[in-house]
Amino acid sequence: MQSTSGFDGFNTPAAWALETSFQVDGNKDGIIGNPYSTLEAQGNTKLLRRGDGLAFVETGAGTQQEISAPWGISTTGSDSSEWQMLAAETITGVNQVLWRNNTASFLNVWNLDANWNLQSTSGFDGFNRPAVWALETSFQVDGNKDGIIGAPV
Ligand SMILES: [Ca+2]
Ligand SMILES: [Ca+2]
Repeated sequence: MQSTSGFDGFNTPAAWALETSFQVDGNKDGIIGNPYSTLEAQGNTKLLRRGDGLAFVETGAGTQQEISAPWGISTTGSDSSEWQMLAAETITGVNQVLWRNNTASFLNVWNLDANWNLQSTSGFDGFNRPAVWALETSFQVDGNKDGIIGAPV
């Protein structure tokens, strides 16, 4: 034996990298390597999809927190599904998730508590309106997919 090196914690980039190198599921979460893919990385909060399809946020502290609702939610399906999770952000102290309804063409906002549990929702009819442009600016995403974040010029 020459040397050893240890890693604190299973849910860390170092641990995921080891899983990838050795092609083993070291932390036994069912996934080899980093289980998270980034859906959105703007602003103060990242929106992540775990390998099992569940949605998580990652804040500046680098820890992941699951987004939860009473009926359970999943990001699986992405653009082809009716509901698409676009972004997560803490806006004026409130944790919020922005959704896009791809079939009926409107945005919907979730207000969540400090642990990212759903508290209330608010919907917006139609894409071409000031409320939608304001949401785009707050979340820094192009929710109505007109190529512009915020009000059209
Ligand atoms: Ca964000
Ligand atoms: Ca837009």
